[in-house]
Amino acid sequence: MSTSPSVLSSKSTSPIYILFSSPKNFRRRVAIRRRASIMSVEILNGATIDGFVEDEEAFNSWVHDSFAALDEDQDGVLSYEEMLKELQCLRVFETEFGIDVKTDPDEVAGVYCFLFSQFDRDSNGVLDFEEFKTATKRMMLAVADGLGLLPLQMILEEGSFLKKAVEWESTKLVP
Ligand SMILES: [Ca+2]
Ligand SMILES: [Ca+2]
Repeated sequence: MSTSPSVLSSKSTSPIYILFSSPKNFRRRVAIRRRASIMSVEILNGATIDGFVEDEEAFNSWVHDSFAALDEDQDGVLSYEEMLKELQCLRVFETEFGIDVKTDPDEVAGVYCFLFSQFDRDSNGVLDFEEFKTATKRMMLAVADGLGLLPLQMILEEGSFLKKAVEWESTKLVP
């Protein structure tokens, strides 16, 4: 196998890695994210995500759309406030079906701040497209790493990156 799960392993203390290091938790998070939106059940594994990330054209176009959707004031960069919604969607601290673990709001805010500062590589307080793309790629590869090669059945949200990865793969399977 020539997969490269070591992309993040040298930085296994990174909170981004911890966020996604457990496939079980990740499944749960995907399932509860934005409960009102359209869900579907799909089968995927880490290779699906790796493949999508490595397909530059498909991946870039998807990241571009995500960036544009988050950039509410359309100034070409993502502020902490704009990015916060996306970070909150990760539901770092949430447990089963909205029953929250008891967390200190300051602690939660601190983690979001820390994540944002990790993404903001030049520390200018906003994320430009390249910073956002790098962060997204890192997160996706961490998810792929967590999933491994065993196919898993997952409930996916329409428009989520995992759903996108599955759609991408299905276009590749058509002769
Ligand atoms: Ca903006
Ligand atoms: Ca920046």
